[in-house]
Amino acid sequence: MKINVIGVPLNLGCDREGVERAPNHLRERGLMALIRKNGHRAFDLGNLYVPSVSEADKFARGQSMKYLDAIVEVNNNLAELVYDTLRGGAFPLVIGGDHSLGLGSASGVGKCFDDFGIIWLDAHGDINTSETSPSGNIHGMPLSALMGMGSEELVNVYAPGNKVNPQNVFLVGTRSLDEGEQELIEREQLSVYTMDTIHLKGIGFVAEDIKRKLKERKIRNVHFSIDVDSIDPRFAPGTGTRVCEGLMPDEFKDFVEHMLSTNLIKSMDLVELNPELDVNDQTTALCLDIIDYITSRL
Ligand code: HAR
Ligand code: MN
Ligand code: MN
Ligand code: MN
Repeated sequence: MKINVIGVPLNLGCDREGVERAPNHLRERGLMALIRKNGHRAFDLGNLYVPSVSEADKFARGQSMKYLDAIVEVNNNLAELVYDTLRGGAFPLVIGGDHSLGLGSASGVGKCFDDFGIIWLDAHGDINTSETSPSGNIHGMPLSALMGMGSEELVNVYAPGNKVNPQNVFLVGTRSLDEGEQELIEREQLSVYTMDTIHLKGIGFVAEDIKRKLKERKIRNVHFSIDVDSIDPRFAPGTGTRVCEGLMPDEFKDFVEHMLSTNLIKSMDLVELNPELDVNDQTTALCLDIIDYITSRL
């Protein structure tokens, strides 16, 4: 398979430094060779340009979303690169950076395929809007915008006519939701597989349930967005918003294996690795192991 690796050194969505270093950090530790070892033609498209900002840009024009203009620009460019990659028959592997980039990558997928779904593997929901966000950090908002909810600046990124149907969105590993996010889940009847559900029924059950729903709904294209904070912080401490009681690495891999076995996954993100917060580089090592695991199954 042809795999295009796209680095997105973006930290404006989490408003914390370190996460922007992840793409180069992974490259320096052998990212591309690892993908090639698994038999792929891998191309490193480099890092997307991220505008430099000042404190004044944080809440420009008095709005509550931090660094909105720069994040919109990066996401428009990312969406186009993902779209072009898919049109060229290649697989986009997007390396963050913070999770606000999910808005761009999934928008590129949405423009390419009219029927698409999103699997969001994350401790968080990332379905806040500018109104419900407690932080103003856009990395907590991309998935609502992808469904067409929230501020029009985010909803209008790249392909506003190609939103994802909320029925085709699957949240997995969830264990930290804000009040407004819980309301949105109830209102839209989203499929959410919390850690409580995973503990109760097992990750295998969750995976089978998602596969059944994808089949029922005849979804043929899925964007898989992976936030490393889905994994328990004992194994993945190098991330900015750790939440305990996360997935064990084996559960994580089991889930990834199930999803890849559908052959419906058309693109992926790996986000929120922060090498500055890591302990002995163990989260970086785990991310490389995950990429090895994924690309050996693509
Ligand atoms: N829900 C909180 C907020 O909106 C925290 C979001 C943290 N998000 C991520 N991505 N790390 O999942 O601010
Ligand atoms: Mn996230
Ligand atoms: Mn998260
Ligand atoms: Mn557990």
